[in-house]
Amino acid sequence: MNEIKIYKGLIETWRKFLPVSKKTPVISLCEGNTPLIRAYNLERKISKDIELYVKYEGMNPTGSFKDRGMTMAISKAKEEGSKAVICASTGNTSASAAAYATRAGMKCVVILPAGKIALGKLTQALMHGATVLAVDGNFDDALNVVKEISAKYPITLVNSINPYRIEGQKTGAFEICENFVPDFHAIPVGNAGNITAYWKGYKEFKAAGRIKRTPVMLGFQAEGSAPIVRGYPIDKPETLATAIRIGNPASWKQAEAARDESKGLIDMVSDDEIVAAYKLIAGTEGVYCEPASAASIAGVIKLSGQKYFSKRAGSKKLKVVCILTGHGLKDPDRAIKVSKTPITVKPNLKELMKHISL
Ligand code: AN7
Repeated sequence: MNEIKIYKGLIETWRKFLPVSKKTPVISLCEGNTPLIRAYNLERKISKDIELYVKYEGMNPTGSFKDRGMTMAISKAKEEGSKAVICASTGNTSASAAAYATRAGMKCVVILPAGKIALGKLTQALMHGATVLAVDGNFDDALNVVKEISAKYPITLVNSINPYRIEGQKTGAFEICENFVPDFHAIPVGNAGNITAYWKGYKEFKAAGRIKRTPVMLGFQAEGSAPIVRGYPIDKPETLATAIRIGNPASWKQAEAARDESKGLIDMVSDDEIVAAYKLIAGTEGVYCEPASAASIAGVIKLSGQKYFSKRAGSKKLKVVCILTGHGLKDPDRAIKVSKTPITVKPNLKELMKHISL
């Protein structure tokens, strides 16, 4: 009889590469193993020199890449006997922390910048039973106070300065490399944990002899929240891509190291470019991501316009992977704002057909 193999999440899949032991209680929602989709329609519009792939991280259990880090952070917190976790968040980290903490039977406290969290993310933290507090300030203010609380009280910090978060998130690189090694890896940058994690993953896979080379890392910040590009912290970061509305990234140095070691770059894209890419990927490929995720696509479009890829292309097309970090359903308000409102029509064939072109 054939044994049915059930996917058990990324800790069980990548145990050898992760700081877990037999004693670690694995808290998993079967995260990881997300689709890597060739974006044929989009690549035709962007450049003849690239094969474009998207890693659809919105397909994780809570709808973002944060689940990769959170399965590790919560499992290790549980192993260490912690009863509660806390994070600051632009939304996705809080959604993920709330879900995994609940599953582990732990308390979860999330501190959010007031009024700047996409609706879907807020509903997740609430539904998973976290203590949700909004602060009159931005993400950077929230992270500072969360660090203070976790230093003084028995509560584990699960932001990406918790090293287990990076460990879990690096598995995204392993999954990509099971298909091929990209020439370029494009990724949105906010607090800079994810670019740090992917670069770590690629380097470790190479050190383990599983791949022979590593990709060039291309990070993209939003123009109004681009401290790494500008070279100084931004006091009042702004962007409609609220997930990456961050002025002083915790993993700033590591992001620069990823950029420099891979001979890549960290650039910025405007909110208009983000929205255009957000609509384009949904409208040409059927792949729905949130605005921050579309920064990776917007960045590739921007570079392509500067002939970045054509200058580097040889006889073979260059393989570019964009990380689509979060699901489009996270931010319904933005989707409605950039779309046409449906018109109301009488339920009759003639009336409806006036509005349908075939
Ligand atoms: C969809 O949830 O920082 O550079 O608190 O939600 O690793 O911070 C979210 C970040 C990109 C940036 N795309 O990743 C949080 C938070 C989405 C995100 C990023 C975030 P990092």
